[in-house]
Amino acid sequence: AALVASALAVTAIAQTGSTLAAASHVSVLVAAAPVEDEGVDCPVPALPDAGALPTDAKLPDPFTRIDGTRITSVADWRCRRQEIKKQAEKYVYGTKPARPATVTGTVSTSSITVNVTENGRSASFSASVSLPSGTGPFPAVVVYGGIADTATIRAAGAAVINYDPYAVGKEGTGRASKQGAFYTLYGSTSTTGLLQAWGWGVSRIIDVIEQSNGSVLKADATGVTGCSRFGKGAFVAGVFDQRIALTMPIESGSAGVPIFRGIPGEGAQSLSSAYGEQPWLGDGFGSFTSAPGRLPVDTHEMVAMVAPRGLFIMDNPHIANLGPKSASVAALGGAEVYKALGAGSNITYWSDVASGTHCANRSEWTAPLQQNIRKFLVKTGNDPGAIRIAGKAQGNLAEWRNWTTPTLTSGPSSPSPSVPTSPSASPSASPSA
Ligand code: MCU
Repeated sequence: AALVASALAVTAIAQTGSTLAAASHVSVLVAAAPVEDEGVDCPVPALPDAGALPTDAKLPDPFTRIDGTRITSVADWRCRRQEIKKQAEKYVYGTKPARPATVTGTVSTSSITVNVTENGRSASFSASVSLPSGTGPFPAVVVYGGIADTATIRAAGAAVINYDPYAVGKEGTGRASKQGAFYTLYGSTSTTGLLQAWGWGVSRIIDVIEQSNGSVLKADATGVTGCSRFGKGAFVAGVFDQRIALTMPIESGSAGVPIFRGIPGEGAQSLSSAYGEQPWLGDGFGSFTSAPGRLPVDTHEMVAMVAPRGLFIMDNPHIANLGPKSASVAALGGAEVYKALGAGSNITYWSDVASGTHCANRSEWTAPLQQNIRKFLVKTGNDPGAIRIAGKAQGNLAEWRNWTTPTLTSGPSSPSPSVPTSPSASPSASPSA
């Protein structure tokens, strides 16, 4: 009964989104938003420079606003999320610019092209498409660098968009000479890191699908996945584009899902190593590689930013370098926000797997992968998510927090800070609205 109640709550939440109301599919969860950044109008206080931040060894409270007040309603989450987003941009990943002035392109049964122009600078990139069998239009999963179980994705009914992130943000450059379509538009000295740039590329692919006639791919049913560095990238894409209905990072490791604070003791790749290996993170993260306790955000809040949308985190307990315990704490912490929003069944974390081969397709993930695709993309399923943590990679959230999870009311947002009401509503608007 509890499961049904929470599923209905999320359905009601989603149906307040203007273009997503699917009244004929009441049993199907449709938790994505119609726009990339749904809380763009929310007020966010000026953020201090890194040097002025206090140290806190524990994970920041996702439910406490920058002004120190706690949110009390589901509707409050919308603007609290925007605060976390701004902090994540400034201190961790770098700014994600809004959609460029001009985005054009094509969608065919075999490829997508994207052309972007901003301030007189233009760039283009393309991705190949593999359709599933059957009759379209189809939902689609953007697969970074081809690393994922694409056969299962297509068998579950979604197309695969084979995305080369390096066309949008190259590896192997210095931080002041970044290259790729993103940096052609925003400059080679942009402080935005590759993970954010790659996600920006996914957002522009979604723009082009939205502008297409909808005969091949559906614009409101996009997933994203990839493994390892591309798992970091897939995670960040889902965090920053609320149109992405299903986010599926695989074995993402440091700079991906694992909490930044937890990494040193576990044998995970260090923050300075991940920061230095490639410009994956934003230049602003350089202030925190040896002081993660000063970060006013951590990755449990990136997990929370995906809520109430579908999130399926795949992890590997056999490779300490990936920080699987630290990743489980991020998932458990973020899951508290999912629960508070009534969407606890939309997150899956799964590290209970036998094979230790990095980025292998695993039989344990076949069923949850199909279930997540059917639930959030094909919209023919409603299986609950699961938290399946391997015993040897179990973190303990209680050791990492000194906050509790509130029971959020379904009423209007609470007064501090004053939040402009948006008549077009939001994914986190009151279910009873
Ligand atoms: C786990 O992801 C990365 C890791 O952070 C790097 O240190 C290593 O070089 O590459 C991994 C990866 O992307 O493997 C495919």
